[in-house]
Amino acid sequence: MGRTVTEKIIAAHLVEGEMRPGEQIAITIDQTLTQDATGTMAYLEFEAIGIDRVKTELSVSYVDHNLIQSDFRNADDHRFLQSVAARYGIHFSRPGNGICHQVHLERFARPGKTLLGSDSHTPTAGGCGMLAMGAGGLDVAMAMAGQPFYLRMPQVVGIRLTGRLGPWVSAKDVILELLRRLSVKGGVGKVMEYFGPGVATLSVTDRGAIANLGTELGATGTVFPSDDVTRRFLEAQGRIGDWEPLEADADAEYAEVIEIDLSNLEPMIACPSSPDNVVPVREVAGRPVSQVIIGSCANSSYRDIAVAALALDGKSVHPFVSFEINPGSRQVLENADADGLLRKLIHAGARIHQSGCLGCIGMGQAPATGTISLRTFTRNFPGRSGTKEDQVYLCSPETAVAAAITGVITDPRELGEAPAVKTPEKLIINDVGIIPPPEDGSNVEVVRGPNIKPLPDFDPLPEDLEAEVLLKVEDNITTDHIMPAGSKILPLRSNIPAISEHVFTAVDPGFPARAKGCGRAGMIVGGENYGQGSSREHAALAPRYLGVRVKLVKSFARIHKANLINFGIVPLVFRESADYERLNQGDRVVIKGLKKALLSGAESISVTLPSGEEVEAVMELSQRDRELLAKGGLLNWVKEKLGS
Ligand code: MIC
Ligand code: SF4
Repeated sequence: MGRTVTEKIIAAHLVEGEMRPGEQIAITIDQTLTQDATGTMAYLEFEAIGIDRVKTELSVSYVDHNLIQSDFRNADDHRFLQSVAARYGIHFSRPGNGICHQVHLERFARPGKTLLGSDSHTPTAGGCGMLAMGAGGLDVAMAMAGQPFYLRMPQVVGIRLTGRLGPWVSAKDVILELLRRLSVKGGVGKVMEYFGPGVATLSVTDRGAIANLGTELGATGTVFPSDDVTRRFLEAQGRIGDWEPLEADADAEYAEVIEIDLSNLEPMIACPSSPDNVVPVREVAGRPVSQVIIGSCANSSYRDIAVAALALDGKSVHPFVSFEINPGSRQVLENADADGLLRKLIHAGARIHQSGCLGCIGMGQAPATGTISLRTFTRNFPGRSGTKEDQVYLCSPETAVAAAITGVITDPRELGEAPAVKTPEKLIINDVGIIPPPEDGSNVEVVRGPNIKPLPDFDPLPEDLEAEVLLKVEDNITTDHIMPAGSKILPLRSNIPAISEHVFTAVDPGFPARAKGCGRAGMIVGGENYGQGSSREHAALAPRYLGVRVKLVKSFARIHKANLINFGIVPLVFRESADYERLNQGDRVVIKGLKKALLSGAESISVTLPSGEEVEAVMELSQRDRELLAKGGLLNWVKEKLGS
């Protein structure tokens, strides 16, 4: 039987397991990326593993999240990251050089390769024909140390594109339409692989935008073929040598095929406060907006900036709107400048920022109270913008610029003729923002500021677990609920004792004190898709520091579940969803023989409630997961294994 692109890449990297959906497999990782907010921890973990130089083909450390330097902490972290990169053989992308995913697509993505990144939007590079996945920092540290990456063999879903996008409709509308159809849980356990005649009508950065938001479907990854469009993209990047063709075999079989006729799509928008709360723009047209931002790893490529500049040509930004541009990379910024696009934007009244994540993770750009902010970003989870009760809508650059002109949500097709955007065949390529590592870094001194605290030690799992339900939450809880970000909390990412004071405070400000004061292990009870969103391992690490040892939910999001296992928090799933009702905050429960049950491979375990009644919990865990949990986490396990 023929193979899909995903299966071809996995087969070429497989070192353990069988390629049957749901089975645990291990694959080798060719490239890694980290960003600063997860990277400091990832490199502390890499140092703890005790390897002298990275063993990957390429590893890159980006600084793009923590750009506001309101005190010494972020600047210290940047210096630490730069010195660690030089010490261990990692490329360093400087602050202001751009968002990791945009820069990686431009400068490093290679068809047929595997990429593991400590950021959930790493699949963006799937736009260039690679299998790119997000993971926790510790998994990325392990990959840098030459260890394979463990995952469940995904189902490969085929998305067959036909037709061609109409005027004012763009890649973002394709993925918003898919989010509308499938929801934020629709991609769990799956890789979304695009094929069909419509694929050739999309540029690599358009494909990147679609692959990027595959993360919001909960998908493990998104993969596009590598074709002539990919070849031209790499040629424009001066990297023709990195190109190779890669397509699914004609008789490849997908687990399921979803059809999308691009010609039938219209401008779409995700309403507050979930990326799958999608409707056609016309249904919410007329609502006044106070802020419009084009940026983020989803939509900040040359074409996204060009659409805005050309649509604004000869017009100006509405007086009540703050219209902001966050270019995806220095390359985008430099080329937009050379082609006169920047000038048009400045002239029309746009605010131009440096390249980086900025407002997407609440690093500035918080919207005004009670007003609507329209963004081309990835996520609109409640409060993520930095403003309480925010009203953030997610849309394409076309829809964004339309609102910037009119001051209200507007279907961009009402603006008249669509601008003809042409991405230059020859780009200005300038890697001044990327510092390659020296041949031999063994003499480089790693610089540690006072904000960088050592990793806490964690004890192994006890035989029996007595725990208190510290919190009970609903469906679709995000890692932004568990471990909030934003400009005040992000600088604490390399300081676990300090950041743990913010765990769950967005949901319940009393949580950290309660966890520390309860005198026994902590337990969280949750609903479906628990832990969706970011890859931040701090959402496992910091609760673990506060004593949380077990989570019992209806279902988990992939990366968060892996992070829980890595840090020794046992992920349990209700056998009967209805049992969720039987547990309440404050309940003291006993899980007898937990460690033994784990190690013996038992499929489930009983949780004894205060009434003496029992609830059955399933342990969907591989043998490796079980051993890590018993040891108290991956770091304990690996230190033992490598004898370091
Ligand atoms: C995000 O978009 O939520 C982030 C910030 O990029 C995170 C990573 C982090 O929390 O540092 C992600 O998506 O993984
Ligand atoms: Fe940065 Fe936002 Fe992309 Fe996360 S989603 S990497 S914060 S731009």
